[in-house]
Amino acid sequence: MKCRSCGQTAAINMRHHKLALCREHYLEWIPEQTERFLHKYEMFSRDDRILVAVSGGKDSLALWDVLTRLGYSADGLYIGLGIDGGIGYSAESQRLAQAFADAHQLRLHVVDVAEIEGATIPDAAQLTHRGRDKPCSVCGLTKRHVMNRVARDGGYDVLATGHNLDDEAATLFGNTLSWSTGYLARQGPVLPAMAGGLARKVKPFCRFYERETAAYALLREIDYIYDECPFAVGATSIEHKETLNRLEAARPGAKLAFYLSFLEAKRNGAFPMEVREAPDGLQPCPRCGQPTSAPDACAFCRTWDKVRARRAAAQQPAAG
Ligand code: Q46
Ligand code: ZN
Ligand code: ZN
Repeated sequence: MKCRSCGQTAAINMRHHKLALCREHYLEWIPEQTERFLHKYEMFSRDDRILVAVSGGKDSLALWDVLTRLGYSADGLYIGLGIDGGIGYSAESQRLAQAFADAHQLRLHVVDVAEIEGATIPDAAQLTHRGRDKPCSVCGLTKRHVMNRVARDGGYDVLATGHNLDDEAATLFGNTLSWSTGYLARQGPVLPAMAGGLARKVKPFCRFYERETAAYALLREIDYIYDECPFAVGATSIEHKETLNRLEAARPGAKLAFYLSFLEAKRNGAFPMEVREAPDGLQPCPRCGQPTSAPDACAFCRTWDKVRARRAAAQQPAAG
């Protein structure tokens, strides 16, 4: 297989695009395409300050790399979840995120959940019984809160995440199987900022297949954590990815077509934002100030109050 640009041996063949490229031209193609998506979906401009959520994995580090190479002003945010899973997952992913920031002289905000909130994510899940085996609901709630807080307090215009096409197609597949119209309304390359301080969120890599972002990270020699979070094992999103991979193998481009047809349907008015998602349906949480539809404290504040209360009770010496 030869590179379409120069005729050298290709490093990657993208059947869905009928395009093969050598290392050099692939490392140019990914940033060019990213720039095209940034404009197409009006994600942000060169004047905006961008906060990239960095997990230490290939997608987020590749995204940070591409945005800074394109000349955007992008700082990173790493959230320490305190997940070990027998592989030192959080410690290793933080080390790699920090090493990338140092090597490229970039600014990385590090927020350690246990330091600030008093418990790691797995401990918080145990204490609240909110998913004893899988702390994903506490984890997702906490990550969303921290990302918004750092974006707001740091005066960032936009929060960028490294979700790729495989992630987006799997989410779309799950939301479609259950016809979750509220989630479908909110899914897309851009989630606009909401009154009350919910940051604008964008996914510049949403049209790249996972193997394309992995190839970019490998060819660019970015050192990233290969392991997924140990709690991701057995998640339904992984089953959905496998199903979509089978479709893709039979029909190259199926995943991209699924996602792009969804975006087109949305442009044509399918899945309008539900009323409760509208900004005036939200008010600031009296505790943390983040917008919430709850009548009093937001779900984040209530959950972590419970964690701290239960932890304190568990540490009391037994009566008698
Ligand atoms: S939610 Fe669950 Fe992820 Fe948190 S606990 Fe791990 S798998 S990191 S995307
Ligand atoms: Zn080439
Ligand atoms: Zn709150």
